[in-house]
Amino acid sequence: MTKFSSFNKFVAAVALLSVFALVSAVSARVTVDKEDSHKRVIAHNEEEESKALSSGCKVVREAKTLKALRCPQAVAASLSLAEDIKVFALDDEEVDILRSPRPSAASASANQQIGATIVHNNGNTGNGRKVVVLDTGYNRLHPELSSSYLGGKDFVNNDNDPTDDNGHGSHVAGIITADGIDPKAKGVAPDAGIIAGKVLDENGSGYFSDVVAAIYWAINGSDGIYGNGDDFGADAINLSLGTVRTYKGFCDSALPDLTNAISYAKNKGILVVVAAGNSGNAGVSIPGCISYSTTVGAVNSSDYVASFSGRGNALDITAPGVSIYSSVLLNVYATWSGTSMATPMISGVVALIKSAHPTYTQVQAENKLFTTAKDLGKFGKDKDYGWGRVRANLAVQ
Ligand SMILES: [Ca+2]
Ligand SMILES: [Ca+2]
Ligand SMILES: [Ca+2]
Repeated sequence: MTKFSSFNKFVAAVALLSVFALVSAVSARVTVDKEDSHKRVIAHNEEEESKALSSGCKVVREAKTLKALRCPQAVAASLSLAEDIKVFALDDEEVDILRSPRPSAASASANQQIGATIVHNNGNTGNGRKVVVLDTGYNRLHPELSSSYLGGKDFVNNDNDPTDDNGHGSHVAGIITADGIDPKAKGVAPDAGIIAGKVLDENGSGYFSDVVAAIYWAINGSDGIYGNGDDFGADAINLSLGTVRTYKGFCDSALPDLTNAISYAKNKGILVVVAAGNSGNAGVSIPGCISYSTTVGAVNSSDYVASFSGRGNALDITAPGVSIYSSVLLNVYATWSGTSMATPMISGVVALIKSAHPTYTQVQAENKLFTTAKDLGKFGKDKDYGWGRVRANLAVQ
């Protein structure tokens, strides 16, 4: 489920272009060693926090409703605090391995499949709209991505440089906004801007507490206050990530901090577009199973639901997510599969809708997505396809 082995495959494929691969592999090993002796837990009040601090834990993340503490393993076990649950990038490696030969024009045909090509030809390319991508980071040196970068933050290494060290985030961002220098990689909303929050590490894994903090940052800007000049004013927050644990129904009480953050975003007019996960019939991962999320599953190029696509009551809509061609690290492109790839298609369509209808509320934009989707599978909304496969050309009308 994590991206590390794919990343190594990818690095091997570009034939060790630089020592970057070596440095990255070494730093990954060091990170793993550190994490083996420590564990992250969540405190919700001062009593829990002070007890943890006096036991040798350190605060590593503060978000509105929580503090994450990094503790030695034995201390963490003795504190009886909730675990800082891990989240993972949601591309599907098994499908990656099965893909061969590489399909040509995969993303271009995805744009045709969802009607985005028609929207582009009518002059709507998402110009001026913004999407926040919370993922492994953003490769702003990639020719497809450089023109769309509007800033970001790194919640893994705690700095203002969200450079991608995995490739997943750049693949996801490219599906939204790649300029189409390679026409096969052109994004759904190629003139939309991207704000990047790095919440997943070089292995494609991270902590839900960092995602919670990053969602509030995406809404409120760096000053933490809503409604002033440093807010990003994004239309959507893209989350192509999820937990190992899955739910066939909704999961609003599973991680209330995350539920509250997504609810807050939606109340502030921002759709939180979330991958359904790659666990197929086992259900939808967190945060896709949160009722306030706009939850996305994957279909193939024939509009058939992908075997890995998370199914359940929380699923809202589907988009192409099998063998999708997009930008990754260096100047390279790759063809990957997963609900991670379907999710940014929806974020891109949200940008197109808001470009056509700037005064739409988030509820109107979401309704437009759902009511214009192509109904597939069982009649009406269902657990395999949600409302159906997105149709950008109808959604922007
Ligand atoms: Ca672009
Ligand atoms: Ca602000
Ligand atoms: Ca249906």
